[in-house]
Amino acid sequence: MQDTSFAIHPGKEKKLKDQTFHDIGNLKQFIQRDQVFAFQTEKAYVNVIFYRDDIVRVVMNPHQEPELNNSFAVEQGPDSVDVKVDEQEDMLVLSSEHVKVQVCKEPFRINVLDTKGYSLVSDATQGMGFNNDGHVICFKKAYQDDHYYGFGEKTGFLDKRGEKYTMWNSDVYAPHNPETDPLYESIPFFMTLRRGRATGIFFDNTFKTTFNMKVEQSETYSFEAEGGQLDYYVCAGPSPKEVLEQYTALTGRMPLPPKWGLGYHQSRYSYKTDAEVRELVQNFVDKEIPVDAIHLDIHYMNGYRVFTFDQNRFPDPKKLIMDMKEKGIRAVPIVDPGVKVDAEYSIYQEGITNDLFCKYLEGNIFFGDVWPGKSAFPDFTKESTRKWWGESHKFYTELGIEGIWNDMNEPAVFNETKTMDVDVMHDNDGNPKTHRELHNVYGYLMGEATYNGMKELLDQKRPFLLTRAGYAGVQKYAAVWTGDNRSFWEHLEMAIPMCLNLGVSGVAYSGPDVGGFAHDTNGELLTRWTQFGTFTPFFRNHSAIEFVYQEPWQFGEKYEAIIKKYIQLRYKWLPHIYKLFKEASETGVPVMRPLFMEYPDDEETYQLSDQFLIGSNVIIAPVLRPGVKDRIVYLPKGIWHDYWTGETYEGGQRIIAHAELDHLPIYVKSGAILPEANVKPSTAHDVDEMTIHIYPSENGALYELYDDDGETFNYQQKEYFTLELNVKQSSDAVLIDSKVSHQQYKPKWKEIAYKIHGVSSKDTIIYNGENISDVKVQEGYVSFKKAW
Ligand code: MIG
Repeated sequence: MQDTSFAIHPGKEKKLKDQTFHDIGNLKQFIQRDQVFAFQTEKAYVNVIFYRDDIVRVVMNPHQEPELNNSFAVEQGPDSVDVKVDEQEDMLVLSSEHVKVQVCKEPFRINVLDTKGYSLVSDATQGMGFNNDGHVICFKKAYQDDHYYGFGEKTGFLDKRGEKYTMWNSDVYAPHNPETDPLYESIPFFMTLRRGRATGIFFDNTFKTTFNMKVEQSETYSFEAEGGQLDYYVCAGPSPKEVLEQYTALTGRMPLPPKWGLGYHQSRYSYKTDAEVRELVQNFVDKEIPVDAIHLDIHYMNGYRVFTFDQNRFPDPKKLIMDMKEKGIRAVPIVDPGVKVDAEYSIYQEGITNDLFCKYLEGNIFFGDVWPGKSAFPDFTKESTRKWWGESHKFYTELGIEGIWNDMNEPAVFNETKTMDVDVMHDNDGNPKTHRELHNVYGYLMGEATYNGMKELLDQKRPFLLTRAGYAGVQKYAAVWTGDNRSFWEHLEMAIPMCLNLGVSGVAYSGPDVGGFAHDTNGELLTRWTQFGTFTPFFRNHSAIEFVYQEPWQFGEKYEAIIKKYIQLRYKWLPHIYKLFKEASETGVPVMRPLFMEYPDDEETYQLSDQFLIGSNVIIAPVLRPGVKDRIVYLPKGIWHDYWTGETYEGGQRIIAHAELDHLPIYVKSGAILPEANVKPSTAHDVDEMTIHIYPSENGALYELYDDDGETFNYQQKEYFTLELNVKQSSDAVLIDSKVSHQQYKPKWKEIAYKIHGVSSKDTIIYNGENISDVKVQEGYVSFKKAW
């Protein structure tokens, strides 16, 4: 081609990508249209909208007035907020009760401050801009003591200062190491913590986005997208928990999962036959190891056709599922998006006949190779596809299935780019957009279709959904597991900050494959990992084909006994864990929390990647290395009790926890109240003994025990139970007030065994005004029983 004009093709020059940054320039015009403050600068259009008096949205579009109703994650429009406008010579100041937005005129810059004038989020010397390739970017000032958290599912440690991340849902089987990025989820949200003050930024853009938090030299961080609008929300805090409340007010909260979703789950790629599953179930029953669900990986299907069972391997799935249910165990089948090309397969036929698959602009269907071979992919951006896909789950619900596992929904495709062709044109309900733009919401929309379909079909029962891929707001539909980790100690260690940052990103319900997916695990690793899993919101042991089996009993009795003890411990803690899930579903504050969330003023907590909190007052400090029997634990200010021995520690220091293989270090803070159930084979068996542990504090202790049927939505019709506890401590007495405050559901337990820790027989115990004299005195605590 050297001898034609092609040699001087202008495109050649373009290959040197034009990354020139165009600043949007000075303010030219400002008008207010109802809630919208609309600015026109020399080169762009900017809208500022108060969603609440503590949430501000900024949208910049280089070409036209911003589009405002374009979010996949945010379902609600703005509240009506009282905003004062003060026009000064060099800036406009928009103030609500909680924040002030300074809009500087020349050059156009935006600074968000709190009412005291403390800067929350401020444009840097460079502000908003774009380049000729359609990228949009924003530079913000970084401060020396900024710490950054969130960004969804990322490798590395807790604090993301100094990191750079990309959002592009990716199937990564290769070992996840500190520079493996991106992974399966795209959650373009992060929280800044600066000397105890927290703010959040949600960059709501579904294109590939990049967050550059390498702030050290530039004192600037930036977020950038390959296309679309620069559309972000500032959540003004001021505490980390308030940021979570604000962010999940925008993107939605996790619905309360069924209790069985919180029990122990056992998985394997794959349990391949009816006989194998039955034997597995029988093993759990015989060994008296609690289990709530068995996951069925791809081998259950007929030639990997979704919505089918292989007739030879699983001749009577309905019977299998019924027999399992009789033992209180559910089955969770995997469902991938790829639909096998097969003219005689009804799902494929329906997809073709009703035009439900992803297509190119020219009208030809996109085909890609996945497990079933050549496959088509449902276009979940289309309402009719979501409805069809949801309804198709009738196949599963008719067999008695109540939970679904979505995998490969990045979507993963076996080709060079590992995903769908970015030129595919999604229907997007009549507003067509390329896969390049909508890639990151493919799994999210599959989740929406699946969750809503299951909810409809299950007739008032709560569905369980597990997903690998997602976008901001994925918590509305699914729990997230962290994909293909490996049986490495390093991956056990990495799972803590990964799940903590998922929690900071609105995903309260997450967990890694316990034991590790790929690579051969071993007894010690599985034991330590199970101890950690006991306290991750989602608790599933899963392993890959070709590697050793890793069910609790695979490494001999010594390990089996300890693993069993910890799975049982999960069931003992379920009433508390369930209560924390209820809270997360209402406030967005995660179940598993980084310590800074409770101690935002304590800088010692800012980088703690190897220990975490369950709720507000229980520290879990797993052992993360082979052969290690001692580890350092940081205890923030307060009095802490060793959960196992009752020994107390003054906080504000590091202690060395001794942890033999059967020991997971757990510390409970004075002021905690923790319910404990008796162990049952699964959550299908009602708890009938309730113990309440009280760790009195001079500052008092409050708890609301919550319970409901655990599987329907009746709690939304007030069918639940609450018991309020209010405990006070003086120098020689503990006063307990216990009152059933709501009782439209009746738990099966009739009485409560109270265990009061850190007191002696000399202390007077007063329960609802009555002096309790017949207390049992044990080592470290006294106990008595009462009917509720
Ligand atoms: O690796 O369905 O992450 O949990 O067992 C190929 C088989 C596809 C990836 C998932 C994994 C699952 C496996 N899948």
